[in-house]
Amino acid sequence: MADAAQVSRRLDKRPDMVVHETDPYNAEPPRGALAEAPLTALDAFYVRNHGPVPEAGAEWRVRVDGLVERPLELSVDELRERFGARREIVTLQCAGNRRAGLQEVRQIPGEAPWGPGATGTAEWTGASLADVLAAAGLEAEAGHVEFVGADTSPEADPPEPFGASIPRRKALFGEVLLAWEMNGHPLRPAHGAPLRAIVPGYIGARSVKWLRRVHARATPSENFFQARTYRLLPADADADAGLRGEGVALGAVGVNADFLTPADGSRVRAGPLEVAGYAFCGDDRHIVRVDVSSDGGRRWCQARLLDPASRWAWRRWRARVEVPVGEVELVARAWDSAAATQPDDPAQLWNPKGYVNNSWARLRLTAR
Ligand SMILES: Nc1nc2c(c(=O)[nH]1)N[C@H]1C(S)=C(S)[C@@H](COP(=O)(O)O)O[C@H]1N2
Ligand SMILES: [Mo]
Repeated sequence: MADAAQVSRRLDKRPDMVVHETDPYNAEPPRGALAEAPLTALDAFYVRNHGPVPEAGAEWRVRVDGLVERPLELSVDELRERFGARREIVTLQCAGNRRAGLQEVRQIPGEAPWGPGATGTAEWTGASLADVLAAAGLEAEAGHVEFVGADTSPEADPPEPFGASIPRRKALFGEVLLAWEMNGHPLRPAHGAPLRAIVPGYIGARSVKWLRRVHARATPSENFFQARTYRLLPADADADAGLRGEGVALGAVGVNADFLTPADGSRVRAGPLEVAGYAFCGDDRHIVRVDVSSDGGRRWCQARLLDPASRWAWRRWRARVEVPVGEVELVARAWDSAAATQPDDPAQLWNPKGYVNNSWARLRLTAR
């Protein structure tokens, strides 16, 4: 395996990225890096690739077709000229974020042990998908909008470009973008240059990178990554048996949270300790509270929520807790606006692909 730090540097990422795979590159920042600012620095933003990064030449076009009255074919310049630039601050979160906690319950072969860093927040600039679909004349029978990328993943069986779909009502929601900029810079190759979808509030897998096709259809995408994976399977299902349409296609992100500082396993001074983290949930819900406990959840204290950068952004939080001398485990849980909270035990959530671990955040410390 190529030297992980070198590969990270070559891709303009911090040399201390936690690299799960170099080829294709899959990496998350050390958790403390996410605590630094409301927007995640480009060199710290996680990368989740299912195949090699495709070449993006000057002749790049995105096709809008399927159940539309006027199919379109547009370059990024044409998108900008016709539809203008809209900016949205959006948190992306991979469905595999925090999988490592599920892998402590039972192994999940072939899937990377993502920590809490498979998430990040950026300001994305692009055309509103709703405007593009209006120009194309979305037909009434179009129940779903499929995105297809240019990267062919060897994971797909048979191999096919990465794709996903979202329901019509989500697609017509103005905040879904066809984006060409991230934090004011042209998209970098690893993040989908020259064009990607950004679907606020949905799992990262629906924000298709290297976007080549926007396809209006009657039914959800048959793409491997919509019909076979990124589905929540029952615990006793056989992930490799490969039944199309089994389980639940993941969409909106459920309530989740984790600690960012101090680092897991730190030695700290006993007494009052400042801890920080993030909380996030998707779609029409928002985070209303985060609780922290230093006695395994018998007593909780409320964290301070920092102002959100947008309605689609994570909620960062801080809490001051009393840490007794010895080995201590802090736990945290977030609540959303539907009064849903996180389950305590990852064993309740274990599933064959290791998605959506939203069990309590846990931080182990040694205090003296
Ligand atoms: N074309 C394409 N789009 C893709 C992927 C991919 O492998 N290929 N990975 C998806 C997944 S699973 C996630 S979580 C996000 C990650 O976006 P990022 O790498 O910019 O952080 O991109 C999504 N879009
Ligand atoms: Mo993902």
